Amino acid sequence: TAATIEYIKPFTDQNPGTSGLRKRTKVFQQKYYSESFIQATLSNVVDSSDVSLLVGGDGRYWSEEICQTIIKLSAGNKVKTVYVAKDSILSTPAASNLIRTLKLSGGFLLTASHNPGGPDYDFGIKYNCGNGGPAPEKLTNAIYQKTLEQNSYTTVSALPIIDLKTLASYTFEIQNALGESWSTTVHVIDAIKDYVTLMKEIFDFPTIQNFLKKSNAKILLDSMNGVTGPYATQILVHELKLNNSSVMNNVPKADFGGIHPDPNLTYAASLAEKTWSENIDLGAASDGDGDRNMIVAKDNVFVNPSDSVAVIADNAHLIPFFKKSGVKGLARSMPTSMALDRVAKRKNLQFYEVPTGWKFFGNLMDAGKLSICGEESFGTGSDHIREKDGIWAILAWLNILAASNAEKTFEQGFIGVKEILENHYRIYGRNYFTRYDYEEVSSEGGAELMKYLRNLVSAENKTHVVGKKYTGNGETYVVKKCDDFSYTDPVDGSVSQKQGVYFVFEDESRIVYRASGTGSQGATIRVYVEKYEATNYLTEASTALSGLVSIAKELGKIKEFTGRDEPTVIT
Ligand code: VG1
Ligand code: CO
Repeated sequence: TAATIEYIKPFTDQNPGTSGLRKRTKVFQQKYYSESFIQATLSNVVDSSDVSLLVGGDGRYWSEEICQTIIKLSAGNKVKTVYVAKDSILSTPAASNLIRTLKLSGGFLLTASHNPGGPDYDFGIKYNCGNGGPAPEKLTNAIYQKTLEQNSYTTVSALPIIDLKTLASYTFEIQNALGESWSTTVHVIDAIKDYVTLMKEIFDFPTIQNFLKKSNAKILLDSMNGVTGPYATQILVHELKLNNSSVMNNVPKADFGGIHPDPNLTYAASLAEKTWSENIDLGAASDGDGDRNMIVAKDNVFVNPSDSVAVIADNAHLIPFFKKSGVKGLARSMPTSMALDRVAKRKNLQFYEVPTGWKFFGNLMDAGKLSICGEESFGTGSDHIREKDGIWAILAWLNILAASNAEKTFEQGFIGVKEILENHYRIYGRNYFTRYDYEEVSSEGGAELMKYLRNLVSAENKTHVVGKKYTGNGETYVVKKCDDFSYTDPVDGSVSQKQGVYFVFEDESRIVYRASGTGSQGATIRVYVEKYEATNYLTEASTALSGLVSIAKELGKIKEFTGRDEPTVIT
């Protein structure tokens, strides 16, 4: 079969954001658009005759078409082996694991994560490297540069359409006009089972199963019609022997059944309501591509993700994986609350604060410096892979629940999510946290807002801000420090600047402003608000934070720049 060159015009808008290139599906459907990005990636990663890649995604609309395109371009670019997930169903964490266990060069993940899918919504392509983690900025910048100048791509258009429904292998002999020849092998693989095996190695499945049986605990996992359905069903129903009612929305759908597959109290409200009204002991949801998680429980309990990672870190000794390897260090993204910092301090563990986006954790993990980390944006994970992992987080909670009740007879009930959380607050105090999102505001307004804040905390102006008093709802806070967050990677020394403007007050409260890097339309401004209370831990978060929230609105001139009185989403 012949490899051929197709001539195209460069594209100017293919700069990957926080987590891959995400646009409206229609943008990806433009002629040559996807080919351009795929070729630019291949040009940067095919560096030998032994390159092997993984392809799959969250199953959203247009994935199977792009799987075929990637296979053809990979063959054209002399990739030796392409592993494609059956039905293209491959969660982001499972992809990270497969890249690592099969020792692949990397992989293409077809996902826009928690963004809605379908012909009128979003699609995305993300590249992960051989360590299983998202491409670092150095590579994404190089890919972007390539798309700006690239005027052709190489493909094998005559390749047959690969049947993604059937596990099988195919080898193609390819030649090009220069007389070179090579072969490319395509394997359609089961992308579920290795991940299930991994989870069974990490967690104490016998103890969890025993707990579930004896306690009669009610568990409910909402896959939001995203990719975790088959994984959740295999793990909860087939391995842990729960009945079918413990999983919902567990068949992946190309348009997520119209759901916005983002596990938070706005978009996964039905799961939360069901959990609270039906007294479910552990309710959980995961996002489109399976790397995010939300944990809720009966008695109106919502576990804030910043607290979730802190509780998991505090209880890591109950999880076999960490019992074996120990906890090497803890880390969070900058806007995530400082609850985790307190665990690190008390347990005398190395601690890191990185910019938003999972790619920054990978270097620390590869260097053996980090075991458990999280983001406020419903992302929790560990060094078992190089992505955040929704199912892992849910199993971590189940493992902690089970191990905390190992000695119980269950006649008097058991220690639940609520008790575990309140016990944590009793020991550590509570970092109240909320995030206000102003989605799809005008790009200009968003840019102006960030420019205004950057200027406010610039070297020249910051002296006027530090020491200044702000009052909201009758509470007064004094600015202790402020800046635009900059991060120097302790492993490779690379510097990432302009990662978010923060204000820290004298009582350690914080307000952070960032422009989102994952949206596909206009700009999204995120405002993060945090306040620590040593003993008063039972207040509603919205009440505890109302003063700071009104200061955050004023300080950032939110109304003036965005035209909005209220945010679109509060988490
Ligand atoms: C958001 C979150 C960030 C997360 C990223 C990818 O980025 O804030 O914490 O890592 O999404 O998550 P941004 O730039 O929009 O704030 V996912 O589940 O979309 O891979
Ligand atoms: Co995701």
